[in-house]
Order: sequence, then structure tokens, then C-alpha cells
Amino acid sequence: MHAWPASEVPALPGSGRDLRIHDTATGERVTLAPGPVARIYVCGITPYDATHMGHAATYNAFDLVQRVWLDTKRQVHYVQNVTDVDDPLLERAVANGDDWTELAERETALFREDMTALRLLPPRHYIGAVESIPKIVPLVERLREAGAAYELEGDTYFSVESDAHFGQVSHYDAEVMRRLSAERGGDPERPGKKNPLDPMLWMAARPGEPSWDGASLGPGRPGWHIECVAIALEHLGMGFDVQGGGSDLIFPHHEMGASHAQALTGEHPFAQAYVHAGMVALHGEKMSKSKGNLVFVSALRRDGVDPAAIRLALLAHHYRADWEWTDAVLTEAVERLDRWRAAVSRPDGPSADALLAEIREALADDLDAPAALAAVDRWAAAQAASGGSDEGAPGLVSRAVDALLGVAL
Ligand code: 5CA
Ligand code: ZN
Repeated sequence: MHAWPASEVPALPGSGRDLRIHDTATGERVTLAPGPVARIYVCGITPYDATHMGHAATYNAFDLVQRVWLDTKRQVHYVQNVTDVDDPLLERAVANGDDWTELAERETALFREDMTALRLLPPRHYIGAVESIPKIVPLVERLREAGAAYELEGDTYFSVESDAHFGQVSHYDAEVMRRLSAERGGDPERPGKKNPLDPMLWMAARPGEPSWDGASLGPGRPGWHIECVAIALEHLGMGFDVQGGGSDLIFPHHEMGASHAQALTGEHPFAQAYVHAGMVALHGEKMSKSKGNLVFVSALRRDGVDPAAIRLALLAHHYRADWEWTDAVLTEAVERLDRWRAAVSRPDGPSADALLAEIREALADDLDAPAALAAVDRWAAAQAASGGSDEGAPGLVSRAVDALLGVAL
């Protein structure tokens, strides 16, 4: 499917630093060493209740990864999926008396609009689960041939024991894995499975639900994890640089995805680093579709909130932190945007060379956007207090804030 238009990334003098980022699998901050083409896969939305502030915060984090890489003069191959068929989407469509394909198309269109407004760079490949089915089926067949998958009453399951590295993304213990599996789309209680954690690769057709030709697997639809694996392997290949998503994807989604890919290829790792954003809450609880405690990007835009202010509100929080959306968060961002815009509207100002270096260093240091904002705040305060005679400075600040933070002043 098509993605959304890219906002321009202004050129900056010099070059940025290599990204050091927290990797969930090693539990350490690693220095990424992509080649001239950096490869990133970020899990996309399941298209209903899009785009809430939690989604926006997570995609903002991975937009920063790309901006740091672009600033090191690398190209970026960015792939994102759309889970346009899955249990929760079908359940929502039934609950609303909606056609599931129309619900998915409508919400994906809204997501594209929100991403464009927020100046989040588009993926090079934006791929739906449904259009990936012809790629998924042969992978599941291969897993079966390799003894890494088995049939249970017509459904096909992945055997977690087939991957020697299973568990090395999340490092969660068996009890936590079992609980999270039950909460997040798995079926650990189903009798007959080899291991309660085994996830479904291919679900045999159910009455009243959509299904597709699964060749030797029979008619059905794909499991969730194999969807992202098929798309990532097709467009990025094994060993790509970053697998990204919110921290609620650590287990089972990214753990299972890594195991599927490792069992398929015999290679390790699936991704060089597994990077996870914290959860955004509202009224003390994680913003989630199931609880319905959501603040939508599109609703704020309709209320006349500048998307640049929404973006600044996201950037004011470290991507790994869990944080709470409040009116005060937005008010502060609106005020900051006003201060910054006033500061760059003058023809000259204090030199911005040190500021550019500070923003670069902050972002290269595990995407420390709050530190980058603080540096711009200091420059804007100096501009307001005493100004300066550097004629290029306001323009350089505007370009740096746009190129590195995605905020148009
Ligand atoms: N389609 C799958 C991924 S393949 C999925 O998880 N879709 S989603 O619509 O539920 O979430 C999309 C992304 O937003 C995921 O990376 C998820 O971790 C992230 N996300 C969801 N809720 C929040 C939240 N409250 N705070 C931060 N990120 C969130
Ligand atoms: Zn995914």
C-alpha cells in the first residue's frame, strides 16, 4: 500500500554522531554500526482507534532514529506494516457493524494524515498483512517442513523449542511469558499444544471470518508475528539494524518474530538491536484501545492545535520513559513552540554552532530528546535576553530543529 508524503529534511553543516541506543535483548546501550544503508523495521498499527498519543509517541521515537542516521549521511531503508487483518480488528468491526476492510482503510488513511501532519518520515515500504499473505504461506510451509511448526485441529503453530535463542529478546521468565501471551493474543490454555507459549502461524478458516488460500495449510489467515517476519525478511533481510515498537511488543511479538526468523534461516540475530518505546498513559492507565482512554492526534488537530506543538509534547519525554498525557503537557509544548518561533523570527542571534553540536550529541545518546529541547530552550532564552550578532544563527536553528527533531518553526 502507499505510505504518506515525506517532509523535506534540511541539510546541516558537518555530520552527526553514531547512534548509541538501549537494546532490549542485551539490556545494554549499544553503538549501532549500520552500513551506508541503515535498515529499520517498525511495527505498524492495527488500524482501528488510530492515531492516539501512544502510537504517535512510539513512531516519533523511531523517526528520531532515522533523523540521526540521515545526519550521519546514511540512507535509511524503513519498513512498516499495517496489521490489516487480525482478531481485534475483526472484533471491532463486528461490534460497530462495520465492514472490516472499510474500517482498516479508513483508519489507515487517518493514520497517514496524522503522520504527515506530525512530519514523521514515511517508510519506504508500507505493507499490509493481507497483501503479504502470498509471502507468508510459503514461510509457514517451510517451518513445517523443517519441523519447527505443527498442526493442531487444522491450525498451524510455531514450536518455540525449535529456536535455541528463544527468550533472548525479552529475557522474561516462563510465568511472565505465559501471562503476557494470554493478555496479548496468545492461547496458552489451549489443550494439545507442545508448549503453551507456541504462537499460531496460520489460523484455519473460521465461519463468518475472512480467509485466504493457504496452499498446503488450507484456507485461513496468518498469525500476527509471522506477518512482520515475512515483511521484514522480504524488504530488509536478516540482521537488519533496528526492530522497533512500543514496550508492549517485547513479548510475545518481538520474541516470537525473532524466533520465527531464526528458525527459518538458521541465522542469528533477526535484528541487531531491539528498541522499545515506553507507554503513554491517560488518567493513570496505559492509553489503550481496550480501555478506551485515548487522546487522538486528529482530534487535537481539529481543535486547532498546531501539529508542531503535538510533536514538541512528545519530544519533551524520553522515549523509554512511561509517561502521562495531560493538558499541562500540551500547554507547555504550545508555549515552547511560541518561544522558539519568536527566537528564530529575528534576523540575527547568538551563535548556534554549539547548539547544533549539543542537539546532535543528545540524540546520539539514546535519543535524549528532552536534553535536545533543553539546549534549544537555552539558545532561545539567550536570544530573548540579549540577542546576538550572528546573522546565520536563527536560520541554522530552524534547520537543525526541523532536520533533527522534525519540528517546523
Ligand atoms: N499492529 C501491531 C504491531 S505489528 C500493533 O501493536 N498495533 S497497535 O496499533 O496496537 O500499536 C501500534 C504501535 O503503537 C506499537 O508499537 C505499540 O507498541 C504502540 N503503542 C500502543 N499503545 C501505546 C501507548 N499507550 N504508548 C506508547 N506506544 C503505544
Ligand atoms: Zn509487528
